[in-house]
Amino acid sequence: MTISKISDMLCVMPQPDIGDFQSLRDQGFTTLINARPDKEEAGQPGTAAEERAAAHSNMSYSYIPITMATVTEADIGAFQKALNDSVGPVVAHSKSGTRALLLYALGEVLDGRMKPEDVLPFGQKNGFDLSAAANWVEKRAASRPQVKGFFDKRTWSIQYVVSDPETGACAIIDPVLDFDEKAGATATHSADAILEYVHKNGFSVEWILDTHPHADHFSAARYLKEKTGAPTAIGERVVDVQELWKDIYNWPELKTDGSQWDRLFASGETFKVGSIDANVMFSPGHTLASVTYVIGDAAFVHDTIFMPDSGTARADFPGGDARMLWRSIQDILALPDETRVFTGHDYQPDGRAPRWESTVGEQKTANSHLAGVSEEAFVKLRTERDKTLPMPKLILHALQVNVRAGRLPEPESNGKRYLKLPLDALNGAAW
Ligand SMILES: N[C@@H](CCC(=O)N[C@@H](CS)C(=O)NCC(=O)O)C(=O)O
Ligand SMILES: [Fe+2]
Repeated sequence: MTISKISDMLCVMPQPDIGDFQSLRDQGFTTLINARPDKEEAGQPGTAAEERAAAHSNMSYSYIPITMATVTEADIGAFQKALNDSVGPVVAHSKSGTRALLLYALGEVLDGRMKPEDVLPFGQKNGFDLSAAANWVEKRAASRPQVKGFFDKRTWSIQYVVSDPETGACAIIDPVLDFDEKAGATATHSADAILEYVHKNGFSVEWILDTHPHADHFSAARYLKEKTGAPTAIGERVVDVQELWKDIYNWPELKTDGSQWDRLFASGETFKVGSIDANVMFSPGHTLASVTYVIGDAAFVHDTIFMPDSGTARADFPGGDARMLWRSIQDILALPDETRVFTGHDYQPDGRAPRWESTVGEQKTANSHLAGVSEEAFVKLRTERDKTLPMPKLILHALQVNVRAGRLPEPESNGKRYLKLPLDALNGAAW
């Protein structure tokens, strides 16, 4: 085993054999990071076997599969987290070790501990060619807007701050208001983390955007509007979603004119984030009101396409439609191949670290529900899969908040707020 020591806390190495795991533990490593996607070559142990062997040797295990061409900030963040969370030294591997070191070096650059020009010499010093890392840093510096994703573990949601480096203006997209259904408790940890990031960077919030009325979490749009004064917005077809849920909740007082938001976007409408042009594409299918925000070269597609290894969003909620989703996805895939695609959920297949950024090109060639799949085949696949999915556990809780732009129900005479849960209103019980 050739193990390269990078620091007291980190070593990198080529693919170890499963039989070497105990010896790695005996050498003092307490965490093993696997940066290699499964099925790269025959005979590779793969994440399931590595996870088992790590557990057997009493090592923590993180699966952060990357390729040089598709590495993202989420992967770098996951690597840093695994390193920070480790009680003892970490050993990280890829096929040769280069990608493991690349993840480390990029984290050092993003945190300002390594200068971009020092990446190549740092690689050489350790016997690795980090030219892919140097190129990544260069490309990122040139990209507009800057996009920061915040992953909410509780709901597998990704919330975004999209900022214009020239003006410091930003938009917040799909923020989450925390809710613990067991205690009926609400909290603003997620939204406050976004605010902290915004303040630390001196950004001014120009927009609070939702891509659709979410069915699995509360929107923090209202809370963030109160905190920042920024206008809220959503696609104009939200009024149809309001009509639908007004019936389900038997809620005559619900206003169904979208007046709960400051702006309702029509298809094709444009707006600005600082100096960056943005436009709104309708993307119905997952919900009637779903939109994609295209801001500079970044498309916020939320629940249409997920990461290529995860496929697409479900289309069986009230107002959902698999064929409509297919058409919306075709519009997204018609954007230039280099367009960055930011998804709204990541359900972490195979236990890999959360990821949320891809490109249109990657989606076209690698999305497991779309690449080489016809419209008919997609509709069949989506419809069949949806029949197997239970409803999101918070759908009935969430919609009554989200069709009012994230306003919680008004307090009753005792000052407490109450949710209303219709019985037998939806299919999808898993008995
Ligand atoms: N288990 C999750 C499921 C949430 C869910 O249904 N998510 C939607 C997006 S809002 C989806 O498209 N899921 C796709 C899938 O699970 O394959 C929950 O209860 O919240
Ligand atoms: Fe959704």
